Amino acid sequence: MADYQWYPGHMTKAVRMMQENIGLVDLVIEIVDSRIPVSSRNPDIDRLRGSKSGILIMNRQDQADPVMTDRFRSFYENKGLLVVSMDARSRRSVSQVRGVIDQASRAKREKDLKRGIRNRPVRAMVCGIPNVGKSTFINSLVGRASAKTGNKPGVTKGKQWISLGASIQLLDTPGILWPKFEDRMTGVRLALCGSIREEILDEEELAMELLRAILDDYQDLFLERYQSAEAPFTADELAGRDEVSLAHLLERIASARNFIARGQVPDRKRAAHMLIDDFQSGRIGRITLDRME
Ligand SMILES: Nc1nc2c(ncn2[C@@H]2O[C@H](COP(=O)(O)OP(=O)(O)O)[C@@H](O)[C@H]2O)c(=O)[nH]1
Ligand SMILES: [Mg+2]
Repeated sequence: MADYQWYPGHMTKAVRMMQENIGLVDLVIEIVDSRIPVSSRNPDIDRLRGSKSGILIMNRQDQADPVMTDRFRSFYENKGLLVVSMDARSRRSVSQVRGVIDQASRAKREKDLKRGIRNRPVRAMVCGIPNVGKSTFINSLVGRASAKTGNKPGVTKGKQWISLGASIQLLDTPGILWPKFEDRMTGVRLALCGSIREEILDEEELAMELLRAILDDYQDLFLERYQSAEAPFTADELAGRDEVSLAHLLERIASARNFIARGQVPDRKRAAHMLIDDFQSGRIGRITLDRME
């Protein structure tokens, strides 16, 4: 993998931001990308969250394989998280979250009551790595009825809170977390889902990894989109997972689309770009890259 020099500085700032804000909230809402529910989780979030309640939003549900989404949901529920899978662009889907926030804050409300405190709003912070849908989520959740409230007593100056009715307050800027770089494949998946810059790997290399995953687990979707009637792929062409076979497949896709590069050769780069773009915009179908057997 190419260098990721940007990473340490970015991380330090993010850690500071999270640590500064975590003390202000009762509840942490972490958003992940359902296409990569493991790779898009921040490695340190559970530690930062401490004993506070956690809600895990599996966003981009509309783009992910529903079977995998269910498996990952159970997996995280068994770890004690409240899990909601959703499409943050849909208001209806977002309204579900309010109920879950209520559920997550029950313990806190009971504790307040014992101390004679009534109706203190629950404060929540939304966080997640880039491009998982944090801003979309906040916008949908807050909707038009939102009101920015000023600094409340006891709250660090300069923090803006958004009231969701009388009982919930959201920190108005999402916490941007750092992704984990456990291994090369985590980086590949993060790049494919747009959470880290693609330049971290060459686009053709990324496309070949995407092809590997799709050929293994979603071959029907692949054929439906890229098989041409005039020159169908052979069983051999679909079987290879080595670089030469995958490069050849990219060329076949390029030829079928008339992507021709200088020298009258199939334009592999353009096919790679298209493949990644098709994946990111959901045109190939519902695909989950992280696996859970
Ligand atoms: N298909 C789909 N797109 C989404 C979803 N949530 C967000 N998006 C889109 O993903 C892009 C990035 O979302 P954004 O909220 O800016 O992500 P952030 O970087 O985490 O704040 C935007 O174009 C959103 O419209 C979702 O659940 N499904
Ligand atoms: Mg954002």
